[in-house]
Amino acid sequence: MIYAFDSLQATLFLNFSNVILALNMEIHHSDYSASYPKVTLCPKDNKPEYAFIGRSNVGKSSLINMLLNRKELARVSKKPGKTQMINYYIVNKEWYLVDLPGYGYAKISKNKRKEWRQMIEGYLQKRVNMQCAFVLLDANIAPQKIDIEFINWLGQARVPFVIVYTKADKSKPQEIEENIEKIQQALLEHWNELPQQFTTSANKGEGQEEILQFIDKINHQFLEQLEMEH
Ligand SMILES: Nc1nc2c(ncn2[C@@H]2O[C@H](COP(=O)(O)OP(=O)(O)OP(=O)(O)O)[C@@H](O)[C@H]2O)c(=O)[nH]1
Ligand SMILES: [Mg+2]
Repeated sequence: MIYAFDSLQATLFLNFSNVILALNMEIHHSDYSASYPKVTLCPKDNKPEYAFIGRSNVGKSSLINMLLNRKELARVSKKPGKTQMINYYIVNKEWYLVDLPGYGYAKISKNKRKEWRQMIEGYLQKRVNMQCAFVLLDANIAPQKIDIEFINWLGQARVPFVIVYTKADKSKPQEIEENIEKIQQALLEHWNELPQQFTTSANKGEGQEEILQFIDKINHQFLEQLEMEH
């Protein structure tokens, strides 16, 4: 299926490196908040939140730990399918990181998979406070159909998102670069332009500063909007 999005139709976060803030966001507090089985039960307090989504085992929980300078806040597992609920982490008592279950995990029943899909899609479509979904793609592997389909669904559902390439430490820099180009080409078969992208390694801390700056900027916009409404 071909999706002919143009830049106006889709809510992409395009690169705005020219307006990146000079200061880094400092993480002075982070904690596990709670887990919810569906979007209607998610926190009612009005805080900006950022969702981390991607194939099972792509490195969502590891990336969250890396961003927050924590070793084991989000549960990391060699076995895929560890994260099964909508998991909230509160940061600096001001905003949330949300760890979502991975899609494409083969070893579960059809019913369970449907349940997960409804949970993820319900969350992404209905959660007003969700500012941006971070879609994680493994920087070491060729473009995957399931990822492209998921990204196309985000476009159709008008969910704002950016792309994060993970595990950049696992191959040589040139191989990573070439593979990312392949992924971009695959996406450009469906999209006229690409959203903002981050290359990361949870092991090496790569990409931490860039992602936190991005979040910080949106947090400021969220607060400004809130002030204007009151
Ligand atoms: N080399 C390397 N390995 C990583 C990196 N990030 C994650 N991993 C490994 O990849 C595996 C999966 O990591 P998780 O963070 O649990 O992945 P997840 O996407 O949260 O997985 P689910 O919750 O099961 O969907 C673990 O063995 C991690 O140690 C990275 O940046 N570099
Ligand atoms: Mg996880």
